[in-house]
Amino acid sequence: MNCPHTAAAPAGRSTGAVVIDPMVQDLDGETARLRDAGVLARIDLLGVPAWTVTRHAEARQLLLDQRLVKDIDAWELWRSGVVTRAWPLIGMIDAGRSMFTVDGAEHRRLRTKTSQALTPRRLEAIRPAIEKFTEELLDQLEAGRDENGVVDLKAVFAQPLPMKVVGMLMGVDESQHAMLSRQYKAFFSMLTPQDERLALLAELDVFYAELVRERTARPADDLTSALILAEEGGEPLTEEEVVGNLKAMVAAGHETTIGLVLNAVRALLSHPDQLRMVLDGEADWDAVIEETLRWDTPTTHLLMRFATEDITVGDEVIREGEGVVISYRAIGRDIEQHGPDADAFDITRPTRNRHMTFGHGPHICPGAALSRVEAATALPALFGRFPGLRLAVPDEEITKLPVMTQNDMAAFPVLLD
Ligand code: STR
Repeated sequence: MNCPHTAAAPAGRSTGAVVIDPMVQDLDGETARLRDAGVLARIDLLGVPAWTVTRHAEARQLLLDQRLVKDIDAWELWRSGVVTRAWPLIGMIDAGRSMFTVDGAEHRRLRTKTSQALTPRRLEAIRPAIEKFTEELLDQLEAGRDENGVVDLKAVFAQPLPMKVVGMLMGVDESQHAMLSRQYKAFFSMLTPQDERLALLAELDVFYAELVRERTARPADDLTSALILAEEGGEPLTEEEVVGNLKAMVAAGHETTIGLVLNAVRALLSHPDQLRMVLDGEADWDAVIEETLRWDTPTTHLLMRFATEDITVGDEVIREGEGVVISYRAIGRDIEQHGPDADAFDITRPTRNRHMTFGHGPHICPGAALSRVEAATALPALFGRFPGLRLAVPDEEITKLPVMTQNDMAAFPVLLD
């Protein structure tokens, strides 16, 4: 096979690599194949070779290993010009300078204010707003039913809720939320031509830079303004760094929480006995949230880290300059970590809290507590208002979007009673 997305066929592309399907036609099958391919597996990402780590213990170790870095210039295939901005996944890696792309002391400097703003204690202050958004969207669900009583839980509830929350936090005006949702949908979809994806990323950069300039002139009570102001005695972030953090927060805060909420609803509807336990108070929503995070991770593959030295993992060696993906979905299904029934959804599973879906180490998701508050608000409110909620189509008919890195459904049509 030739390699349409890169300047030349990448050297070292091995046979036997697990080809990651851009159309996501069989996510469970692919997850199992990755797990079977070994602790460290070779994968093919649209013609570009990389390693992926498929096990909890080794992923944890690699996520703490300072010889793996986020800086794209450490990637041999990038330095040599084999991978270019024509590759459709480049936007997942070359996303501008931010806490997502920098390591070490500079990473701490870029990240501190964001993680401080998102501690469980600080989040208590915004819980009432999340509850209010949830109630409004539940009203819209009721009002949005078609003549057969069907409404898309994704479009009307699971997608707008995280956008409203991250929008409020960062100070993005409500009037821009639909535009951002549309742009990110196109950004993540493999059906979007690469020139369009690059164009929309450039438009988003302009949008975020304008917002940062506005807040620089007139600070408001939001995290964007906080990011602009210097720490006492510290070095302020540059405009590029604030923009980078802002877009990382909006992209991550929006996209991943959609998956968490929808995947939890889907898991409960396809495991009615467990839904009963929760509704009867025999199990709590936190158990549902943690088991969903483990079993059906919002992020399938996290791109990418690069080896600055040879790194041995088991019997394999990641060579200096090679790329490493973290395959969170396979990691959640690790039998060593979660037992032989790791493929089963079970909210009573003793290891349900011992997943690594938010990552580990210095880059561990700074929004983890926020997404948990969102899900812990949305799920009980949804089933409280609509205890008879059910799918309007057979579960097998729910399709995944053609998104390689995120676990995202096209739509989730439901009946409310
Ligand atoms: C999308 C494009 C962009 O402008 C900035 C970022 C940085 C943060 C990334 C985001 C990306 C893609 C989705 C990510 C997010 C961090 C967490 C989220 C990878 C590349 C996850 O899926 C875990």
